[in-house]
Amino acid sequence: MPYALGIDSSTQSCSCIVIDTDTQSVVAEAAVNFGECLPQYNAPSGFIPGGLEGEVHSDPLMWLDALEQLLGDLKAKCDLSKIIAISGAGQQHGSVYLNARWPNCINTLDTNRSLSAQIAPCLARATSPIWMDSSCRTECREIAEAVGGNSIVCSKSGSVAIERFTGPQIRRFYKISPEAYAQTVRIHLVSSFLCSVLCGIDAPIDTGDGAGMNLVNIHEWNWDADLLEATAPELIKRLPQIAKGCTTAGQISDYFVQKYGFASGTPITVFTGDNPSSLVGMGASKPGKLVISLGTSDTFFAAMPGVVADPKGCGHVFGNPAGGSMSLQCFVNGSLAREEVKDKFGYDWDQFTAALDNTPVGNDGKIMVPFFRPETSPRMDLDAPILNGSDAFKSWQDADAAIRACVEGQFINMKLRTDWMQLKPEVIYLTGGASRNDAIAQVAADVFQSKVKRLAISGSVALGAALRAVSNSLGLQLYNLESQFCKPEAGTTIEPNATSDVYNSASEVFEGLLLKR
Ligand code: XUL
Repeated sequence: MPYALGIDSSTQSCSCIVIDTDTQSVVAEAAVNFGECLPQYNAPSGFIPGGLEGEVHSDPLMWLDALEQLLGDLKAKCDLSKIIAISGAGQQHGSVYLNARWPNCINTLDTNRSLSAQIAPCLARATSPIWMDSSCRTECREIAEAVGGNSIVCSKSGSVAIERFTGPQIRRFYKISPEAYAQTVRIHLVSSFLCSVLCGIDAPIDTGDGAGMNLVNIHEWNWDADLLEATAPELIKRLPQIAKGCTTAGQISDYFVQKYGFASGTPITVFTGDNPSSLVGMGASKPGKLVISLGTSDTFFAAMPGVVADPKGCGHVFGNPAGGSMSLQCFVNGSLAREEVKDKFGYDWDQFTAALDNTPVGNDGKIMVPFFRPETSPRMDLDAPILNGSDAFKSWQDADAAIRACVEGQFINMKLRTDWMQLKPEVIYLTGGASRNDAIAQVAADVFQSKVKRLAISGSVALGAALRAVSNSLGLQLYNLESQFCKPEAGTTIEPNATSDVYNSASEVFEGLLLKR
């Protein structure tokens, strides 16, 4: 039986799926939650709490320990020698800084020692800034000024200069730690870092994840000389190659063959970002479907027939692993905001769901801007008094109404901010942790006035990685694989309630509240 492995190294956990391509079924799954399984890293939600000036970092050694726990667990569940194709995905934008020891180290790993112990001396920077980091405002401004303004950054890279993107983060590192930058011989994204470790050689960065750096020219799908120069000196020699999503990065290294029983020579397809991978895992790599992922951050994405950039500068264009491009909009206040409201009123998730069921569509006109962290959609001035949701808590006595206001506010904001993609969805595919919640899915259906479907197989990021691996390694059409594996779960389609113009007026009030911030 030919098996394929897809790995998903996300913000809070590392998980994977093994699929059987003959029977089109799931053979095994495994997951390692960073906070629960690796408490020694003191990162209960996957990042180091308490960062100053908007810094949010994670320990890359934690990602390596999680990968080893994951593979150890998987080995007990299925025969890894049957795997004939491997790929994976990482949380987007996070970066890992490596010194001159790196190339030789990953090529000569010793199975008697852990990955983390061996790779620790290769880190030129102990921790990795991740997508939640908002410390690079000055650097964004400097990069934009250096190339002639944000409209140029956007037309070149598909996004204006954004705090969480890797280029501004690299610039900040170069400015605050020039000696450590000088020691850095390679900068990887989370995705290409893990791919390199598995291959034992430097892996390329794919166009899907690479476009989230403010460094790649989306018309040429290669590093952009002006953006590199505006970011940090001699950056090109510190970056790996850029490759299209369905390219082979290498073969599994001996370390994993000996330690976990993979077959020698198993090909590894370049890793990508979690969102491009999810596009494939949701069966949406061909234009026509729209996906909303409800995770730590909520994301909204779709394959694009052409390359259209967001004129307001909060949306992004990334490479589509199947070729061409995809649009993506990220909402920082995703499950973090839902949890904030739930916890504020001491509710559990059942009570949260009941609150949505017990309150009317449109919430009798009660509206919240549910932002508890600086939001990127719409882009916010980080100094502005943005915490509308938490400020407003004082006036929210009614827990049920506050919960509906939070979820409605999230989808109203999402609809307003994604207008630029010019998509007219008939069906929305929902994924991510909160997508299983019918009450939340119903609000999405009502606000967008569209059917909402969920897929039978959850974990679209890992599934997308496994499908890309099969497509590339066996030369099969990605879209055919998607139609076989990405089937909607029968009987779970949510139909929209007729809401007349409740949400039209609510959207106007919402925009008014945003302006008052
Ligand atoms: C996308 C983004 C997040 C991360 C983590 O731009 O910042 O969705 O990929 O999931």
